[in-house]
Amino acid sequence: MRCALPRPVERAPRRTRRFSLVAAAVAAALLLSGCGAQLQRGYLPEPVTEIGPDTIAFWNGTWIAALGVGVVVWGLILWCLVAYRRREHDTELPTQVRYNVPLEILYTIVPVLMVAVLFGKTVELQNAQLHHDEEPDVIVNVVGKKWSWDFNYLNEDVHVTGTQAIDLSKGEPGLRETLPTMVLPVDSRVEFVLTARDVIHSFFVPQFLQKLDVMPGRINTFQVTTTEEGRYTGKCAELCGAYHAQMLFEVEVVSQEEYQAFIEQQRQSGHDGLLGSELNQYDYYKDPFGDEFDEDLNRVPPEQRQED
Ligand SMILES: [Cu+2]
Repeated sequence: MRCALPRPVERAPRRTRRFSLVAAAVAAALLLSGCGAQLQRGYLPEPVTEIGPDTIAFWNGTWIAALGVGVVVWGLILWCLVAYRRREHDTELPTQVRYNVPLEILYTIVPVLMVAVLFGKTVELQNAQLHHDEEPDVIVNVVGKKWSWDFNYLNEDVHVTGTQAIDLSKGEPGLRETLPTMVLPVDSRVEFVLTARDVIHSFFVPQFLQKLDVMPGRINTFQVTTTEEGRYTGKCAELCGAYHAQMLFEVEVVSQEEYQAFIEQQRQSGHDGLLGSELNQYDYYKDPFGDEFDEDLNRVPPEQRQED
């Protein structure tokens, strides 16, 4: 009985210690898994398109390669500093070496190979990002204008028109709902046909991990496949004038049924038809340097130009 007593007394703190160790491990795991997801995607926004994970893999791969090079270079620098430092009894300069051919060949060839691989991978990803399916499910003509957006749904023949987001910077609740919203169906191939009414803008939905310039007199396109339902923010990513910062929009990815309901609602609320180029704020066929273009954007020779 004598020795039976001290045991539980000893066991209790051990158990407590074990418990606190387990608790600390669980807390650390939770903490790490919390930033783990962010770290895994290289602190990029969460992807919501089919190509998104490929973009993240490329981004992370590039960083890992750069870090690998960094570790080798820093390591060599530190090693040199230590191994070839001036010793206490050194009185003369060390042997002076002018060049080392194998070393120079190595540090020429290795970076060239690395740049070649990076270039190849970049082209590969870019081609995948700009791949066009012949028949996308939805085609939206995204029109940039100072300082908002119009969305023409080309197949459904309806449109959404936006006005500049005023006072949004003051953070008033409810203002977000006034932004033009592009509704898209989930699990669908969507083509964006980008045009501008005035100056150069850029169509950017951060969670698409992709953006493209919106230019007057030029049509840029890209496609994405939506994979996640949700509401995402979009913005102009090209400094386009005084209220560029308020050139905001929203993207809402919904189920097929909700998308059809949205299109029907647009039709019924008088947003049928498309907003055409008559709203453009520039002379399409003339550029500021005096050159004139025909409808196929071929330069008109000076002798054939018509004076207005
Ligand atoms: Cu803009």
